[in-house]
Amino acid sequence: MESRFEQDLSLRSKPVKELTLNEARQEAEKLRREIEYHNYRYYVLNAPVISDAEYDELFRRLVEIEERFPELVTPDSPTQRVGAPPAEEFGAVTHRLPMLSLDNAFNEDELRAFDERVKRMLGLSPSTSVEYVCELKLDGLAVNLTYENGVFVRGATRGDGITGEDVTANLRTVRSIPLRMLIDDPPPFIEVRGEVFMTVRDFELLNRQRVERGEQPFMNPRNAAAGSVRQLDPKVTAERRLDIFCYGVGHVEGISFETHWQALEFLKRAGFKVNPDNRLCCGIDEVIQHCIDWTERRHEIPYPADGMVIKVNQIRYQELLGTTAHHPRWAIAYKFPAEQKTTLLKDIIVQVGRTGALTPVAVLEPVEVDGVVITSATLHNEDQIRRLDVRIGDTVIVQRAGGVIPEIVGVVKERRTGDEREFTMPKRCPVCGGEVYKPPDEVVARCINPTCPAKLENWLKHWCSRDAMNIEHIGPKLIKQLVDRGMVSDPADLYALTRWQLMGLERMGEKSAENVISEIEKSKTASLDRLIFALGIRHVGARTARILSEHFGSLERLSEASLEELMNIPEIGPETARSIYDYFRMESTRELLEKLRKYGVRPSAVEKVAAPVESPFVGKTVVFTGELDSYTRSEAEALVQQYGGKVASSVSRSTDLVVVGRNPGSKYQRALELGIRTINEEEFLEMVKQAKGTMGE
Ligand code: JCF
Repeated sequence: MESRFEQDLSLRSKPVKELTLNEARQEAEKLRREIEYHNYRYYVLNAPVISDAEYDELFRRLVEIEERFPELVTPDSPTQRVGAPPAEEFGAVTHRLPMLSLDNAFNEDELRAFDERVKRMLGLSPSTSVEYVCELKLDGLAVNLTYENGVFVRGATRGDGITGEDVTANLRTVRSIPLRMLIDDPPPFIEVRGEVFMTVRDFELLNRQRVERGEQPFMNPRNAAAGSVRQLDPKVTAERRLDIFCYGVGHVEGISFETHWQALEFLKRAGFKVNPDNRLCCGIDEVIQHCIDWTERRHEIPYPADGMVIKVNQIRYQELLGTTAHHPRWAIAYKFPAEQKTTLLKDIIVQVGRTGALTPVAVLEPVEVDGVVITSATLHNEDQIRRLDVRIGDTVIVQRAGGVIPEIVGVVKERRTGDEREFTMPKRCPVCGGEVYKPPDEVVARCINPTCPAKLENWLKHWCSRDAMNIEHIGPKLIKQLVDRGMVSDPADLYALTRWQLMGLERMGEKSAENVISEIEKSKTASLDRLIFALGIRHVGARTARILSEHFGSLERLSEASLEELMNIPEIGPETARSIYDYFRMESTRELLEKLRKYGVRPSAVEKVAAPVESPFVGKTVVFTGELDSYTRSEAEALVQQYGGKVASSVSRSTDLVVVGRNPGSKYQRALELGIRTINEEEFLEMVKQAKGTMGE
């Protein structure tokens, strides 16, 4: 291999200023190939064949030539990895082939079920052994690298799977991404898929550095990698030690593969970094054993990996299996079981929420679980504490529920010394000292002081939140100041704030104050459903608020509704109806509404736009299950309604369409049973686009 890069010293020894343009062109081209090859030896294979000094010498010579002949600089020159100017924002890139996410399996049974499904759909006998490729599943940022005639022309984040962000300049700085494929006959077009990541070691180094500089450390290696790739200034990305493993191809022209393994071999040959621990397994038993082995060794993996990706090897089989809503049917991600750790429970504190609910929270000796340092965990309520029999001073077992929210799952009673203290729920609110009341049939205790500052702070946060009045620039710190200084005692008071008052607060200049005021002003005409949701009536979420606003059309009419009328609205249960009815009978509610009116809050009625008959949602009843990447649930529901459809919360025979997002629930199953049409997020977005088109938007 090295022979390809034998050095022609006669050319090299010539001073750059004596080179003709033609000589310079030839030498620059040669140097680029050499440098990229040594890059590959160093960053992809971890097996350099020249010293750093020799490498630097080559690089310097290329820089010198390019400086003398700037017209010779090419975008795939190694000198161009750094130095691109900061971007204003990232452009959008539509992937030629969508980047799907993977379905999950959490245990051996689910892996076997996957194997059985594969064989059933392929018409293979249950005793056949299907070939699978196993790849450690990286927890980083998925990217799509496009090469045209072997040259790296575009790098994009996964985004919503259809469209991502153009991060080409940033990805160029990742040394293990080839700027040019190392083969002589590159395909005219290929999308290479991979996961950009940061090793655990580099992550720790970076965080130490950030803390020293007084910067916020990253939560985990995944966030560090994602944050680094999504930097507007490529110089910052270049300073982060990012790496990549490539795991597949997207749209390809000019070559084809018979197996996934062949595709991986091709990528390796072309100079891409492919995980050396990938393994070809014959039959599901071998796959399962491989998963078990790696689950035991997971702590030895130097990069963040949260499971194993299992793929059907034969491309022909992959094509026959096709894809579902969001996932290929030919692949599955086995997730390592949630990591559990033990730590000391130092104290139990009580937080007060918007509704006055008192939530006990465990204060923990910091402990790292799945790569994240945990310092507290919710205990939900007093019942939960009794169930776990957890006491202050206990050694407890913690895990991250669904990989995110830390929770306590048990107590190591053997470690008790007798000094542990039992926790009792305070009889008075820990924030305002107000009375606490727990209805006999409920598990949650609440502070019933209507002017409790903790309640007020959380109510204001809710009021300003995205699905409610959507008031930007009012964060928790500002809210705390407003409450502490007595400047607001309910959300209506926000509308009486002046620029001058705000400018008296910490970290609030004239411009910020103006922004806040104009945001507040804007929210005066927020739609009625937002206002109803913002009120924070118990059991009234964004969807119920929408139903109420459409049914009543104004706050006045809603506030006068009889209990019977509320109960008669389909989709509103008796408990919710009662809660709404009671809410509008309270003196404090009347006062609040009066104040809002006085300050000019005039919600715009939710227009029931007469959707044209062409909108694909007209007359359709739509149900959502699972999470969408592009919209929150309430936003998606609002879109359906805006374009003439109805949203229901459960699947029945009268459902026309089920939109299936990530991690769908039983509604998906039910839709399949009833033979109701299911669509994925892409198809949903397509329908929305069509609907928008018909409305001339
Ligand atoms: O390592 C990963 N996070 C990873 C993600 C690996 C793969 O082979 C993947 C993937 C997502 C989708 N393959 C597909 C098809």
